Amino acid sequence: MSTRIKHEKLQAFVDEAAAMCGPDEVYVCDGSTGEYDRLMALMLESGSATPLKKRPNSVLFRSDPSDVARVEDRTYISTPDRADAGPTNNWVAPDELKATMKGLYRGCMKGRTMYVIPFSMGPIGSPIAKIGIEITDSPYVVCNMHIMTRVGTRVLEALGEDGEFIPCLHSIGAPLEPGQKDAAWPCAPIEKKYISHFPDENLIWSYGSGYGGNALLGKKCLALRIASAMARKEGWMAEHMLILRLTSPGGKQYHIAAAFPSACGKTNLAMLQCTVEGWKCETVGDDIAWMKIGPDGRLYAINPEAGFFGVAPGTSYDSNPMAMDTLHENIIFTNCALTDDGDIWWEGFDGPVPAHAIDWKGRDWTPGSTEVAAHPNARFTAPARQCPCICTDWEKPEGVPIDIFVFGGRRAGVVPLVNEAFSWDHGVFLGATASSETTAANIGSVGDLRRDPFAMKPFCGYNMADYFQHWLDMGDRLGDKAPRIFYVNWFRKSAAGKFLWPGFGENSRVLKWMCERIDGRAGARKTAIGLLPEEGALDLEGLDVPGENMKEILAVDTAAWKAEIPSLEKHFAQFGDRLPPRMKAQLEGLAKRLG
Ligand code: GTP
Ligand code: SPV
Ligand code: MN
Repeated sequence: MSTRIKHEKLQAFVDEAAAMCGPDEVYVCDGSTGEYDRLMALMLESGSATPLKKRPNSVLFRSDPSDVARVEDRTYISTPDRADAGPTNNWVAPDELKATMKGLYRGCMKGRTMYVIPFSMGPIGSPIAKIGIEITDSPYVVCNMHIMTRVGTRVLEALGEDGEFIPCLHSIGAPLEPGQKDAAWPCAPIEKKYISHFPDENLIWSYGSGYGGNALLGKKCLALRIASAMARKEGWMAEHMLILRLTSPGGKQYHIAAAFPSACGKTNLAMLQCTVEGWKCETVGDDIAWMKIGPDGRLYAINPEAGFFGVAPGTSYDSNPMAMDTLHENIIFTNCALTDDGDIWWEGFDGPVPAHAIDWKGRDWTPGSTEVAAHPNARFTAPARQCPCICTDWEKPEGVPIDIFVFGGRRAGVVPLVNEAFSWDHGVFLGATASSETTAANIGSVGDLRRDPFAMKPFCGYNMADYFQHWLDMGDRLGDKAPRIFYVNWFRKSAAGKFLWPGFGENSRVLKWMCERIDGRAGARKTAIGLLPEEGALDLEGLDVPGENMKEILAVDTAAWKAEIPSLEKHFAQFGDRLPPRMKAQLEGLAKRLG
C-alpha cells in the first residue's frame, strides 16, 4: 500500500508529474525492507535481475549496452543567463529545455508504476542535510536509492506539511503499450537522454537513462550540481570528495577530504588499510562531502550518502579488502560478469580467472577473449554501514572537522606523487588547474588528458570561475582555521607503461607526511610548483620501491612544467573576466618561479 502524503506542495508535484507522464499507478515509497524485497522480487521474476547464489540477498543487473555510465554530453545546467552556467557546462535556455523535455515526458510512464521516493541526503535532522523527492518509473532506481540514501516515511515525517524539498523527476523513457514485452533494461536512445538541472528553481529533470548518476538523482544531480549552487548562495561547500579519519599511533585524529575525478581512487583511499606502523584509517564517505563552518570556526563535513556506488573492476582483497568485505550480502551489482557457481567476477578480482563466465552483455565468456567480462564501469551498490572500517560516528549530524584537503588526478607523467600548497590561494590554484586522464565513468573517450578543476568539471552547477571565487571566499572566512591543501598523483607511469608507485595501502605513507606537515614535524623542500617531501621525510620503511622510481616521482621536471603553462593559460582564458584575479596572480607566480 502506498504511503499517504500530507504535504500540499509535494502532492502538487506528484499530481503534475502523474498527469504529464501518465503512469498506470502511483506508489509512494515507505523505505521498508519489505518494500525493497517486493520490488526486487518483481525484478527477479521478470528476469531483469539475476540472484547470486554465493552472496545472500544480492543480485546482478545487466544494463543496456548503450546505458553504462554518466552522459556528460547530455547533461545540462539550465540557467536563464547562459553565463551563469559558464563555459564548462552544457546549456540550453530553461523554457526551451523544458518544452523539449515535456514533449518526451508526455505519456512516458505508460504501462508502468510511478514511484515517489522521499529521501534525505545526510542523516535525517542533521543541520547540513537536505531532503529530495525523486519520482521515477524504475524499480531498479528505487532499490538503489534505498541503499544510497535514507528513504521513506521517516523522511516524509521530517518534511512535515510544509518543509522544503528538492523535486527530482526521472523517467527511463520507455513507455509500454498494452501486451508489449518489457526489455530487461529499458531506456531511451542516447539522443533522447537529458540530465537537466535548473539551479534557480532547485529542480532536476532526468530522462532516458537508468544508470548511476544519470538516474540516482540524489547523487551527482542533487548532492553536487544543485547542492554546489545552493552552497554558494548559502555559504557552504558541496564537493566531489571522500572523507576519511586517520589516527596516529599517539591517538591523534586527522580528518582528510580528497577530491579526485571519477574512477581515480576516492573509494580506494577512503577505505585505505595503512601500511605504516600504528596508523589507522576509517571511512566517513567515499564520493561526496557537504561542509559547513561550525561554531568553533572550523570546517565540518558530512557524507550526504548512505551507501557506496563503487567501481567494481580492480577491486580485490589485494587492492581494497575493506570494500571486498562490504560486498558479502545485500548488494546490487551492475554490469559485472557472472560465474558458473553463481558469483560475480570482474577483471582484477582475487584468485584464478574463471574458466567460463557470462559477460556483462549476457554472453558466454572464456579467458583470452578479446573483450572484457565486466564493463570497465561495472559497479556495486553497497550499504555504507556494512563497511568494516566505517567510522562508528560516521552519521553524526554535525560532521567531522576537516584538517586536510587533497586534490589529484590520473597523470602518467609530469605531476609528482605529492605536493603541498604554499598557501590557501595556491591550494585553490592547484584545485582549479587539476588535470586527469578521462575514465570509463563517463560515456566518451578514455585516457584523454583534460582539466578537471576540483574533480568538479562534470558536477559544478554554476559558472566554474564563480566556484573558484567561492573557494577563495571560504578560505577568507576560515582564516587560520582553514584546512591545509595538498595535491597527489598515484598514477605516474614508467616509460614502459608500469605504475611507478604501488598505491592503495601504501598511499598511507603520503597521508602520514601530510599529517606530520600540519603538526610541523616533517620537512619539505620548496620547489617552483609547491612543497615536496624533503629527503627522508616520507616514511618508506619496509617499502619495496626502487630508489630511481622514488626519485622520478618526487622530481619536478621544470621543462615539462613550463610546457604546461600554455595549457593552463588556455584553461583560464575560457573564463574571461569572470576568472578571479587571485587565480591569475597564482598562474603568473608559477610561471615566474619556473623562470
Ligand atoms: P567514482 O566512484 O567514479 O567517483 O570513482 P573513485 O574516485 O571512487 O575511484 P575508485 O577508488 O573506485 O578507483 C577507480 C580505479 O582506480 C580502480 O580500478 C582502482 O583499482 C584504481 N585505483 C585506485 N587507487 C589506486 C592507486 O592508488 N593506484 C593505482 N594504480 N590504481 C588505483
Ligand atoms: C562518478 O562518476 O563520479 C561516480 C559514479 O561516482 S556515478 O554515480 O554514475 O556518477
Ligand atoms: Mn564520483
